[in-house]
Amino acid sequence: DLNGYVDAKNHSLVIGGLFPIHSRTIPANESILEPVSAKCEGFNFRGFRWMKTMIHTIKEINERKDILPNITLGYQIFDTCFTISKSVEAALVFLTGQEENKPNFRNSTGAFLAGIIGAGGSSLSVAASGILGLYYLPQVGYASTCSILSDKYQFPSYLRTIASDKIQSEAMVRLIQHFGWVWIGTIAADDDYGKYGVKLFKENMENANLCIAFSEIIPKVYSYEKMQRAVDAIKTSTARVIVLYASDIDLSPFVLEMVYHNITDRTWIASEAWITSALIAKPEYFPYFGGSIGFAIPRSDIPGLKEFLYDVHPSKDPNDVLTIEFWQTAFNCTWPNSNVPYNSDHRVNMTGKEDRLHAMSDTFCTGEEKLEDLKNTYLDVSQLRITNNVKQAVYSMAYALDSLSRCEEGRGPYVPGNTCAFIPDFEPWQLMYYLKTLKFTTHDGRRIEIDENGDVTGYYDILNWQLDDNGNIAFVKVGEYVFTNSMFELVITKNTTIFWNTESSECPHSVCADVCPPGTRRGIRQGEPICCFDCIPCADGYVSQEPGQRKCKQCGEDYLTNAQKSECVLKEVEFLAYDEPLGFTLVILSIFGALVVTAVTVVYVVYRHTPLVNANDRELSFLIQVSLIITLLSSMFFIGKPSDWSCMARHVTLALGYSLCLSCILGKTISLFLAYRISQSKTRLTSMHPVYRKIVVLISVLVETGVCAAYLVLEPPRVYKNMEAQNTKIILECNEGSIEFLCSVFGIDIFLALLCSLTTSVARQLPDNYYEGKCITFGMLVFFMVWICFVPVYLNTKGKFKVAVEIFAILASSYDLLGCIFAPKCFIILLRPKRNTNEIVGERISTLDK
Ligand code: TCR
Repeated sequence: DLNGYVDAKNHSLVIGGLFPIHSRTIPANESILEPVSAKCEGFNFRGFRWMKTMIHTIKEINERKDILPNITLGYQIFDTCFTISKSVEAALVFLTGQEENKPNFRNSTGAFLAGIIGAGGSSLSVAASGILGLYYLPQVGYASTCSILSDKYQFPSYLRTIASDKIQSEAMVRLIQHFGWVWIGTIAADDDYGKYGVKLFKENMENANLCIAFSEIIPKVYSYEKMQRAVDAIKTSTARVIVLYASDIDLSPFVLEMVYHNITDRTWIASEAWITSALIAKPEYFPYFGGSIGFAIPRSDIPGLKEFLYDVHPSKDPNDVLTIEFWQTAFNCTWPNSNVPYNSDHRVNMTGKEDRLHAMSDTFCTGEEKLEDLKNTYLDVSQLRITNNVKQAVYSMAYALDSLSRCEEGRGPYVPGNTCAFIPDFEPWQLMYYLKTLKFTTHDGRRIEIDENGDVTGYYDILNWQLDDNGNIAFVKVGEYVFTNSMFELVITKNTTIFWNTESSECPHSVCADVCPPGTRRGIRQGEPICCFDCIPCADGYVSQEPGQRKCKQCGEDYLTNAQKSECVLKEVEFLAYDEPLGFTLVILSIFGALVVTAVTVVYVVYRHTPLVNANDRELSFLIQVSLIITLLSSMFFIGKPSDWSCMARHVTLALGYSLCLSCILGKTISLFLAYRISQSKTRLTSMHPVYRKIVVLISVLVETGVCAAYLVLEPPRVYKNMEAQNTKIILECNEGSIEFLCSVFGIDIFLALLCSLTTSVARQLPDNYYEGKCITFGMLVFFMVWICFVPVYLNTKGKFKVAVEIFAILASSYDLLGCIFAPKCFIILLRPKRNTNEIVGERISTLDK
């Protein structure tokens, strides 16, 4: 029992067609045991239009003189009822003829079958092609997009005028990336279209590092459990964006379910099969499905089709059951004297089983009903998309037949002998040869090029569901997916507004976990997709500056992290600066000391002829003053930002200054020591000649200079960034270079100081009018105390205070020497000039300088 149309009487060549004019078959009555061909219900206006378009196209081709001039084509069309069984049944009829059970390609009409257009859905094409492919019977699909149909090993004779879903699935992922969604649910129809479409989509999502929140199936035949699983998944998931891969017919029960459960606030990514479907795009569904965004093949206009579609009336042929049913369904009436069932529905759905078979409408159709008054999918020629594919599918067949008919014997494609095939009695595979390499231009100027897989390239419009002024759903084009420069590109038109069905009317936010803020990193949740993660704060010393970081970066040595762990901040550099109070004070003290020493020098110069100055070896005194200025001012090298240069300078000048100072003092104390020994023993000891004292100084200074030079050349001190002492600061200090050298450099000074102390402590009892021996002894004592105290204090202070302690020690010891050596003398010179006479001092001059 196949419904359909035949017009083959006067034609030798027939093209077959398979269209879903009904939506489903009526389940067989349980009491019937033998197999029967099922009846169909659910009139599908869209399928009816497609079918009419095929007839229209064949008429057009027959009228054209340039294609198949001497041949008129016929057609034989069957209703697939959108089911596999009906499609297979039809395929068998095409091959066998109804009565015969052996294929002979000469079907029941007696005309020769060139090929088949269809079927609609992928599963139907797969099933039909499985049989037709056995005989290489050409089949050109117009709506089956499943990717497996590209496989020419499985479907050798299948071609199509619609692109494979491979392209659409990629486009969907691009769209998702464009809007920044990462957490997507999928719902697929329970057929090849839905399942393979979602499979490809998932693969592309994975490659793009995006995640699938859930993946559910809409059952073909209503099942409460299966439907509920899908509904629950949608309800419980945090995914706000859901891909819906299904044909509109399969989708309608699901849509009712969404309405029933009042599931709003979801953004649906529509597959091509339902985005422009009048079954779904009803204003009452807008609160649930408004804002849907999806892909549609570009629409086109077909000249003359509108008039042809309007030319339909049941009174033309009382046997044309499909037209009668169309009329009944469209005008909600019963055609008199026909037993065409009216609008039956045997589906079980969530509202319970309904049985309205043979329910007749109360009103009879008059035949006067006006198609013009009708707003019906069948008559709506504003959205011709698949319809145009039907037309191009018929044209492909015609162009291929045309090429075949123009073959010149001897130049033909078939081996051996370059033979040709002839209409009408050619083999199906011979026509396949021409179809495989087919290229032609359509009525509206588009190129159709069928590639080696039997596919054409896909172009998509991106449509968005919005409400127009009349309260109807408008499919607003918001972008395109086009093939340019040898790659696909997603273009979202700049100044179109997209309607989003969200509370805020803004682009939805579909993520499993929000992007981790700076200062944290993504932490994997065991066993969950990568899009679901926890944000873990960065560890100490690590930061993440941008949001959504996988790892925290370690800050450099010189850096610290801020409190939020979002940035590395340069550590504070610490050193004793000139402009801070402590540094400033120390500078003042050292300059003041130097000025005092200069003042002493001035006094010495002014009173250079007085006995006291003379008696004390002017040159040595002068050298001591110079050395004190050196040591006092060398403390300046310790202040300010250390550099390699100042690090070298500070130790060396200090050591040299001290060695000069101490050796001069030693010169004096040796003289005192010798004088004391002379005064004590009666042995003839000669006192030291002044030149020897200078030689002592020279030797010590030379030795010290040599050691210092070696120090600077071999292992000089350098600036060093001390990070360990304090976590938050870098302390700029000088390292010693070589500790051995440092010890030797200052060791010489200590040695000199010890010699000074030793000699002076022996000589301190020397009767002396101005207690020089005693003063120097005291000075040396203080000197040692200062430096002995210095060591533990120095070791216990940190940072810039370490330097301050050192400067303090230098200043203290310098002031000490200054005070002990020069203060008493200046006192006498300036304030007690009476004591500065030859008689008093003279005694010593004779003992010392002879
Ligand atoms: N491919 C679907 C069926 C289908 C369809 C449509 C049905 C497509 N486009 C438009 C009705 C209206 C795309 C399939 O099953 O392959």
